[in-house]
Amino acid sequence: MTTSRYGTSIHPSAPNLSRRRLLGALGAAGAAAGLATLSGPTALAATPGAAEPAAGADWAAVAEDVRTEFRWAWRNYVARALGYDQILPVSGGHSDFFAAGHSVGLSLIEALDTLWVMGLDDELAQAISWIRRNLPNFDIDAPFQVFEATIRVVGGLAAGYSVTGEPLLLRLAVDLADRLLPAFTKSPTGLPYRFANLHTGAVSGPSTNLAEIGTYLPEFGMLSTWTGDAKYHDAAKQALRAAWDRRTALNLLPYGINAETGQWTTATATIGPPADSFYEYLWGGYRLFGDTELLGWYRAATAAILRYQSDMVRGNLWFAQVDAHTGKKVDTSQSELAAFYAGLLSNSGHAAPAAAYQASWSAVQERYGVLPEGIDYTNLKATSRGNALRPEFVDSALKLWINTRDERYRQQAYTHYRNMKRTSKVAYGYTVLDDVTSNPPVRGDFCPGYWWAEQTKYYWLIFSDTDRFDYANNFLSTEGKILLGARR
Ligand code: DMJ
Repeated sequence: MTTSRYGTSIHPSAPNLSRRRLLGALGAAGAAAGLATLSGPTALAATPGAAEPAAGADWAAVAEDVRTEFRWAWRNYVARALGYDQILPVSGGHSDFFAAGHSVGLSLIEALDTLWVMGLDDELAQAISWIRRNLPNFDIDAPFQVFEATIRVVGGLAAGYSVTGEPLLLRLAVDLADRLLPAFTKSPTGLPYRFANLHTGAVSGPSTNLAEIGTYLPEFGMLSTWTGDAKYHDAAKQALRAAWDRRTALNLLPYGINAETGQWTTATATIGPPADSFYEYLWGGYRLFGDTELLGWYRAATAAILRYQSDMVRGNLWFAQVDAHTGKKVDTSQSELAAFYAGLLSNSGHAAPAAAYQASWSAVQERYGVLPEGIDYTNLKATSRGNALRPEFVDSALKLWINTRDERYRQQAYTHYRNMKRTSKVAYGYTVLDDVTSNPPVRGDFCPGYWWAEQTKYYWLIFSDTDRFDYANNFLSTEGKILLGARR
């Protein structure tokens, strides 16, 4: 398995079998829909930059700008990369995410509920039409990363179902979840393996981490709710239990663990990757299903994190990496992905540390314009200079704004949006940055699937006040999927 700097994983042994079949299907889909061909010579006309509204002046106008940008990027994806997992927005090419030669239309699936909540109903119909024509099931002879397949594809289809009621999307989400379940059922501990072959059910990757064992319950639990079959929920809950049962005497959890032996492979606890969404889903299991046992685990874990990992530096709150057995600080680096934690703290009623942690990341945004992938929080120096079009800071801004209605969070989100537009917009969409510290920033050529699911949706929700979303009663998954709160 190779892991790119964007968290993308393509298994080296994945056979390259379905390229011809896929291209045939893409051609048919494009022709059927009257779409531009994949090799069309020119980009669609870029949206005019002059229309960008001023901060705080008119949020509805900012929302409209967000929707215009999203529709423009969607049309470029359709024209250049329809059915492929990801568009390469500088060159106009495309790439696979899970396994070489086995694109499943990842960006399109990630976009489903964003298209819906933005009211882009024609584009949503186009996406569902592609799925109906080209994705009969997930019978693919290749190992898929269980964590990513769940949060992106099962979650994308489940959210698509939750916002449209289209039975095809639920059937496909169930089909994929059934093919991922061997990762759980074949494990002697209930801690899932990292990979499952969707055709053979072969599992691999016993050396895993908290995020990859504990980020399933909202998606799988909703499948159990909709199908009446508890097996999805129960597998996900058992994985959380198997980890929680192995917590240290301090109620801290190291991030690395072996799924076969159940032994920790590291001693370090972190709120960042590869642990982050484990904590998000302890809370999520309670929030969605009223599971008070999970609430107890979440509260105990959060109390330990606040006690042992909080670190105030010159008035800013950060979360150190610590030895989970002793509580001793071992590292002051902070991944941008940890910025999600302010939103989680806010949702779970920890208002003061939520506001303080968001303010810390806001200071980093003010310094760099676009957040670098990693910093040393003792001096705010960038330890990793790229930005993989990350959504975590604006995810937290949205949650804090919903919970407090404090306009500062809209301002933060607006700065995030404006700077993304200024630095990442290229010929055929939005791209990652390789170095945010250079002027102008150095660009890559890649748009991750989560861009279609996360920040674009967060911007829209925070600026639009759309009546398609219940701001008082909702749940967004770690990948930004609307699993609760669609107002159809
Ligand atoms: C997303 O895929 C999810 O938010 C995941 O939990 C971790 N972060 C990435 C985007 O940065």
